[in-house]
This record gives sequence, structure tokens and C-alpha cells, in this order.
Amino acid sequence: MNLLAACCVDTSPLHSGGTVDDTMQTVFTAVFWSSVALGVIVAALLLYAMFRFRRRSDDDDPEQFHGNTRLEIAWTLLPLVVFLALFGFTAAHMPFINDTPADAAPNTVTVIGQQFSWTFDYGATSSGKRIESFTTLYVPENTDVGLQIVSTDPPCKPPTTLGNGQTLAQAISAEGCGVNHSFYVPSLAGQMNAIPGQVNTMWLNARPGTYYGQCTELCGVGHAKMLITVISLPQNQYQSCVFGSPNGTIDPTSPACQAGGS
Ligand SMILES: [Cu+2]
Repeated sequence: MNLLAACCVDTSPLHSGGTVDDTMQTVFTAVFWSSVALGVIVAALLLYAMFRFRRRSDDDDPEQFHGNTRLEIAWTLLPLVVFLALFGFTAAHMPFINDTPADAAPNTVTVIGQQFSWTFDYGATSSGKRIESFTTLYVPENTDVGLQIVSTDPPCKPPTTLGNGQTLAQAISAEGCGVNHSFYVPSLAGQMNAIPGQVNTMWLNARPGTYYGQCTELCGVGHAKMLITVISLPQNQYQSCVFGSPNGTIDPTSPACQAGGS
């Protein structure tokens, strides 16, 4: 197990680490196996027709007919029903995947993509210092967490003061500079672009553990360095890791910030 962990990190969306990816896998599994079944049935019918009705001699003419209404209605309706069923199944699950639930609001993190790293901002201390972690996003386990995703690059700097009622994400996007990045941790949720001048939102709810991802929008020479780690911690451990220090500094080496620790 340790050997496996040392050799490779598992970023497969098939190995879900939370409720959003669970739902995505529900949709994927249904669409995938329906497609496999349809493909096998169509190929089998095709092979059957090719061999059963093949021309046996030069003067053997196949039966000629046209205008079989029942057949035409059937081959129109059947694919339509299959298509509508898959469409309905997908559409029924999309709101859960896409719409950040209201109870994620207190756990909103601003995700800032910049050449070439990720900053995660959890809010500010009473003295106004931003509480931030870099590369690693800490989340409370089994809890809805909202992400507001923005991009900024020099000459822009994340603003130090915010307008009245303005969120950090709104202040950064108002500056409108940066290049496109994309936040993607496949075992937790789908992919979301970080676009200059825009605030994109997504959410996740992670079971305890450590999850990995990376920037998935080619953004420059350091693109490959934009790795992401998500550590899902028990609620009290999360509180002391992220909000425990009076000066607002998150220490990634502290015991509170270790997955499966203290
Ligand atoms: Cu990038």
C-alpha cells in the first residue's frame, strides 16, 4: 500500500472521493453501459443480417420491398425513446452536480489561479490579513464546500481591501487580468475554468482523505507545475488547521493539517 502511494497518485474520477463525483459516476455508468448494450445489439443484428441474407449465387436476387410503415415507425421511435431516457436521466442529475447548495456558503473558498500556482483563500482575520494556503486546499470532511474560481496574474495583484459587500473573488475578477486556468480534481468534482474578469462557481463534498488534481488549461511554460492537493479533514481539525493561528498563517507542516493525523 505504501509502495503504491509512493509510486503514483490516483486521480481517476472512477475512484470517487465525494458526493459530487458519486453523482457524476451514476450518470456516467448508466450512459456507458447503455451505450455498450446498444453497440453490442446493433453489431449483432448487423452480423446476423450480413450472414443470414448474404448472396449465395450470382443469379440470387434479394427480396425487394419498400414502404414498410411499421418498420419505419419502429426504427424512429425506438432510438428516440432510448435517447430521451438517457437525456432525462442526465438532466435529472445535473442540478445536483452544478448547483452549489445554500449550506456551502459558510465554507466558501476563493480559488485563485495564477502563473504558475494555486492560492486558496478562506477569508480574513479580524485584522484583515488574508487566510491562505498554496497548492493544498483544506476542506472539512463530508461538508458542502463552495468554490469561487478566479484568475489573476501580474501586473494585477489580489486586492488588499475589498469594496463594501464585495467578495474577494469579485474584487479579483473586476481587475480583469490573467490567463485562463482550469481547476480539476477528478475524484471530487468536475472541471471549472478560472477566467480573467469572471467568477466561476462549483462545489464539492469530500470524504476524509487526500485527493489530487492539476491545472487543465495550458496556461504557459509553468503549466505542468500547477498541481493541486485537496486534504479533507475532520471538522475540528480543519478549524485548527485553517483558522487556528491568531495571525492567520496556515502551517502545512502542523499536525492539524495532516490527513488522517492528530
Ligand atoms: Cu494554469
